[in-house]
Amino acid sequence: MQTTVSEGVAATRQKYYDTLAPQSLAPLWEVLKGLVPTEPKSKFAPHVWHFAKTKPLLMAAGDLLTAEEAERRVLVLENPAMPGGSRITATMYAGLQLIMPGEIAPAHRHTASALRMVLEGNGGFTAVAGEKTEMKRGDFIITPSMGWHDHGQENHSPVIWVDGLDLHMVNFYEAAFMDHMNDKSQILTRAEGQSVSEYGSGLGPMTPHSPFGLTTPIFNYAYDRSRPALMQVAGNTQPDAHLGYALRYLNPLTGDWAMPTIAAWLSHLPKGLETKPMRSTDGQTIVVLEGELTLELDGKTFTAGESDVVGVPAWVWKKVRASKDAIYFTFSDRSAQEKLGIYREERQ
Ligand code: GTQ
Repeated sequence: MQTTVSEGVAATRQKYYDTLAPQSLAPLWEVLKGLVPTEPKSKFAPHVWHFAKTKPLLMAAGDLLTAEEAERRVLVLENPAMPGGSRITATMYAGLQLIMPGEIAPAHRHTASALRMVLEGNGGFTAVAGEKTEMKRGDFIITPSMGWHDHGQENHSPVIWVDGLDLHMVNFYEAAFMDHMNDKSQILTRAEGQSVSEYGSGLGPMTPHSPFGLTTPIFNYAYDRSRPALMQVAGNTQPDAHLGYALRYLNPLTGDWAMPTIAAWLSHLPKGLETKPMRSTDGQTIVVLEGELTLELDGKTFTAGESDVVGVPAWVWKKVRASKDAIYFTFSDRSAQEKLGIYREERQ
């Protein structure tokens, strides 16, 4: 409990504290409230990045430097409450990546896991662990921890996607490694689509084998499969009062989230439907793929249309309404929080 003390007492205590510091000690009672808060109070702000504003700036970067020079030509989505933090929410990094025609973002690998939500595919590709996949709008593409990956575009139009990485979680643990490949692009050792054939049809290899450890062996959850699945569910069931229609991306080997640190799901709200208020301890990033959303976040109203990105900090009350029939992708640190046993949510 915080009590006010006289100047004399405060001075005596301060004198005592001064004897602690040289011994690398500190009094807990001065900082306890901040260390063990009664409930989450995010330092981050809800924010919408409108594609109409971000795309021209991203394209300008395309004239400024090559993907190879940049290694990854990305505009980081900086939460306005923490400029320079390279964070969209407390734990998640997000950015907008651009590949121009003929370019290659050279092969590297790192401890951090990455996801891509494709906004403008135009025939671009990413290669993961020796297998190439085409990037099409709405595709959810995964780069597992320490998986080699390069991106490229052989066609004539730019490729743009949203990156989401767990790098702040990895860096928090001071567990991050990365290396570069000698070759710019990986030598392909598997046929395109092989992962989906082996693991993505409710089938699996006879000898249990998880090529990417805790991460799903499928690295492209294509929109031309996920969208019809979601709309089929929407056409035949009632929406959840808090989630609307939503399906999550699964690791078929475990039934868990597709990635060990990052949860991802796809939602549909028919025009006019509004979800009931809900809050949760995960910081969320929403990418609108179709239609338009009006979001109420801790009482403030935001609108987000196609290709806009929304940052929703932890424990913010959220209500979502579709002003047009909407489909949107969400990712968050919920997968990691569940594994640590700390995820919580509240529904009104
Ligand atoms: O595509 O590998 O936005 O390594 C940040 C770091 C993307 C990537 C980012 C990365 C990448």
